[in-house]
Amino acid sequence: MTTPALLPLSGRRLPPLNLGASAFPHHRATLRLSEKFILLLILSAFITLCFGAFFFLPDSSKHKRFDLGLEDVLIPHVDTSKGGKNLGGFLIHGQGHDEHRHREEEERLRNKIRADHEKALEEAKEKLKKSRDEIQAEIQTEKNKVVQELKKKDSKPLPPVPLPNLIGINSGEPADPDIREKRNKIKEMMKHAWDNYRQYGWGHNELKPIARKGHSTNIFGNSQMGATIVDALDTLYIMGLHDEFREGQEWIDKNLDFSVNSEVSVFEVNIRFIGGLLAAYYLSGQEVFKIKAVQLAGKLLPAFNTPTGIPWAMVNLKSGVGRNWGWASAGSSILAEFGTLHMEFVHLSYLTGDPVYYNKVMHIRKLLQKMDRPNGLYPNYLNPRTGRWGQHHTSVGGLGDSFYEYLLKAWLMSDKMDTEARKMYDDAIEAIEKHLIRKSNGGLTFIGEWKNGHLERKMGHLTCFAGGMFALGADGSRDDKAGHYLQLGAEIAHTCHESYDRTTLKLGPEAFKFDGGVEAVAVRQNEKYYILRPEVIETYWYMWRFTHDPKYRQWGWEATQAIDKYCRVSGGFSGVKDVYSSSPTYDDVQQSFFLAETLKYLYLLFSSDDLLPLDNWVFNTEAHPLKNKKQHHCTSSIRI
Ligand code: DMJ
Repeated sequence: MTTPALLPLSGRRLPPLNLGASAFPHHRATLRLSEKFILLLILSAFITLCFGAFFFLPDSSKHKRFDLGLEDVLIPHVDTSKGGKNLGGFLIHGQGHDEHRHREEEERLRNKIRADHEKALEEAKEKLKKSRDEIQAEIQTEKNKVVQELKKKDSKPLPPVPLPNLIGINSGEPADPDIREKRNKIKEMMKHAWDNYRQYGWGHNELKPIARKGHSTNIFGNSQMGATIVDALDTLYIMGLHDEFREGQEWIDKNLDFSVNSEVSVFEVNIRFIGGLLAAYYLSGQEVFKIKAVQLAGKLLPAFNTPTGIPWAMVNLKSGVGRNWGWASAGSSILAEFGTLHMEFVHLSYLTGDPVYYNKVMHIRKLLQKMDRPNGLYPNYLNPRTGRWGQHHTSVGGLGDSFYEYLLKAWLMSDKMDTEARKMYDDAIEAIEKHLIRKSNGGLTFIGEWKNGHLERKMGHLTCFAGGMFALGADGSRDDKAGHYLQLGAEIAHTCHESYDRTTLKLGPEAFKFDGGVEAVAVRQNEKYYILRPEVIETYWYMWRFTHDPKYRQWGWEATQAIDKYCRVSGGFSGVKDVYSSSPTYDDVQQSFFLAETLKYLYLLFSSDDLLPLDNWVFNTEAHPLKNKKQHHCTSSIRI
C-alpha cells in the first residue's frame, strides 16, 4: 500500500512515506500500531479543525436576517433623532451596549442553528424508523395535496385581460332589401338547425336529423361534449340569436366538463372547442368561455409529450395518454393536425400570460423549418418519434390544408409582424404552384395531390378553401404578386363553382377529377357525397370581400337554395350520399361545422363588410373569428 505524498504546512514536499507491510516485513506488528496511531492523530486533528472552523465561519445570520425573522434588528434606518448613529443606513445604538447586544445575538443565532440541525437529525432518524409502507403513504398524501392545490388553481378565475370595445361586432345589416331577405333566410336555416339539435340532440356532439337523436364520431371520443353547442355559439351571436346563445352559454357553464375518460382528436378539439370558446369570449366578453378554453387546453398539453414535441393526433383527456391514427403512414402525425394549433395556442398564451402554449407551437414551427422538404413541398406525414417524414404525399386538401392556412393567418393575426410565418407561407405556396397547380384541357385551374413524385389530377372539396386563402394572402405577397394571387383565388372559386354546377343537386361532391375527358366531376361512387361542408362558400365570401363581384353572392345564393331544398329535413339538415342523383339518400348527420362555418359564411356573404372586418379579425379554420393584434390590449405580457 502506498500513501499519497503528504504536503506539510510549510509547503515543502516530503518524500513519499511507504508504510506498507512489504516495506518492512520484520516489523509488521509494531508498524500496524504506529499506523493506527498516525491515523488517529490525523482524524483528531481534522475534528479539532472542523470544530474551530465553526466559530470562525462568517456570520451567515447577517445574510439570512429576513429568513430568520430578524428584520426588526437590522433594518435600514435613517432616523438618528433618538441618539443612535446612522452607519450605512443601519441604525446603531450606543457602542458598548450595542457590542453586548450583538454578542448575545450571535449566541442566540448559534443556538438556533444547533437546534435546527438537531431537529433535522431527529426527523431523519424518525423517518428511518418508519416502514416502507408508511413512507409510501406519506408520499401519497403529499402527492394528493399537490393535486388538490392544482385543482383549486384550475377552478380559480384567471386574471382578466380587459377587452376593449372590439371593432366590427355589429348587426352588419345590408342596405339592399333583397340581400336582407336572403340573409334572413339564412338566419332562419340556422334557427331550424339549432332548434332541432336543441330538441333532439341537446348535449350530444351532433344530431341525427332523421332518426332525431344525438350523434357522435370518434374525433370527439366517447363522451357527450356538446360539440354543436360550442361550435355554433359565435354564429348565434353574430346572427343576433341571443336567447339561443344564452342557452348555450348556460349549458357550457353547467355541463361542459373535460375530466372525462375519453380519447379525442387534438386538432378537432382545438379548432372547434378552443376556437369556438375563444371566439365566443371575444364577441360576448363572458369570462366562462375563456376559463373553459384554458381548462381544455391544459388537457391537450400531454399530447405534446413525444420525443420530438410533435403532438400525437389523439389524447385521452383523463390519463393524458396520446397516440396516432392507425391508418396514418408509419405511425405518423398529420401535418394539417399538428400544424393547425398556432392561432388558438398563441391566443391562449396572450389571455393567460402563460407562455406554455406559445412555446409548444413555436417548437413545432422551428422543427419544421429545420427539415428538408422534397421539392420544397411539405409531406402530410411526420413521425413524432423519429422526427422523419412519412410517405411523400402533399395535399392542399385533407391532411395538409389548414397547415398552410395557419402560416398565413399567424402573420395576419400578428398584424403582419410575424414575417417568419409569412416567409414559410410564401415558400410553401411557390412550391405548390410549381408542382400541384395545373389548368385542365377545358381551362379550369385545379390543385392536384402530389404522391411520391406523381401528380394526381384530383381535387377535394376541402381543397376549395384555398381560393379564399390565396385572396387573403394576396396583399403582402412576395414580389408584389397581389394581382396574381387574387386571380388565382378567383380561378379556384370558379373551378369549385363548376364542381357544384355540374351536379344534379347543385351541391359539390367530396372529390372531383380532371382526367380522361372528365372535368370537375366525381367519378368514384364513394366521392359523390356532400356532407354540408363549407369550403366553397368560404372562398365565395373571401372573394366577395376582396372584389365585390356580385357573382359570388349569386353563387352563394345558389348553394343556399340547394342546401335548403335537398339537405333540409323536418328534424334539421342532413348530408346527402350522391349529388348526381335526383332522389338522393341522406347520411343522417347534421355536422357541427354546418352551424359553425357553412351558415356563418353564408350569413357574412349577405352582410355588410363592417361586420367582422378582415382588418381586425382573423377566422380560424373552423370559421371562429379571433381578434388580431390591432385590437390587442396591452395588459398581457404575451403579444399576439
Ligand atoms: C372543418 O372542421 C374545418 O374547416 C377543417 O379545417 C376542415 N374540415 C371541416 C369542414 O369541412
